[in-house]
Amino acid sequence: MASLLDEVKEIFLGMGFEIIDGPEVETSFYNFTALNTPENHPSREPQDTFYFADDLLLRTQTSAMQARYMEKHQPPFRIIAPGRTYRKDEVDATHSPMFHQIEGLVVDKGITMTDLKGTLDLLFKKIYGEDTRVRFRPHHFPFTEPSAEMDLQCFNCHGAGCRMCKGEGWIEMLGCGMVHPNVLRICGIDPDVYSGYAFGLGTDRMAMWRYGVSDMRLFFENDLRFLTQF
Ligand code: 2NL
Repeated sequence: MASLLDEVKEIFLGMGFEIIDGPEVETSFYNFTALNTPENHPSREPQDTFYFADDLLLRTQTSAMQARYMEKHQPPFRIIAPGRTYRKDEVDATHSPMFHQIEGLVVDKGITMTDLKGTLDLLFKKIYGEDTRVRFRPHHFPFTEPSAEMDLQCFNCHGAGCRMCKGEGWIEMLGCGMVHPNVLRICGIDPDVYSGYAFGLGTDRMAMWRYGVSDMRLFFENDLRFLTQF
């Protein structure tokens, strides 16, 4: 899994991105409010999020550190924020309450959805091969508008439909969109001057597909006979 992360980091460094780091214990302001998440949004409930206190929690997404970055830096910038994230999910073969994300954020004058699509297309061609195809579907996130989900054409059956992609021909990879003007505004960036795109990619499932691992629990059980294979 670490080698996949290194590969992704190298690709983004090559495109001029900076890699940022931040705390895993966050305030609800940086984890939710700065990201335009309404007060009554279900993701804020203790049912879904681990709380230490009213206002202190385990980050549910790495966007929190991007909000911190935006407060301190004016555009242009291109950053990726990799790290551990936490949600109250039941453990099974494809879910873990601790998982990994890489989020990306680009803000400048004149950034559009085509910049987002070109960048992600290139990322997945570099990782899965030049013949890799991606598609974008409309979606909704509070922090982006418009929002989309990106699918990868199944690398097993090349779109024909198989067990791996549950007959769909496509595999859901990530969420993305144009940064919501409210998010820019809250973080001190003028949305009338600047625009940006962002995406969030769960890397645990990506590593499972990449290395043909059928159960996510294997990554976290720390059996060296398993881990030293990568
Ligand atoms: C998902 C969806 C997403 C973002 C993450 C983001 C970050 C900032 C501003 C706006 Cl600072 N957006 N991140 C945007 C869209 C989707 O993640 O399903 N991730 C696994």
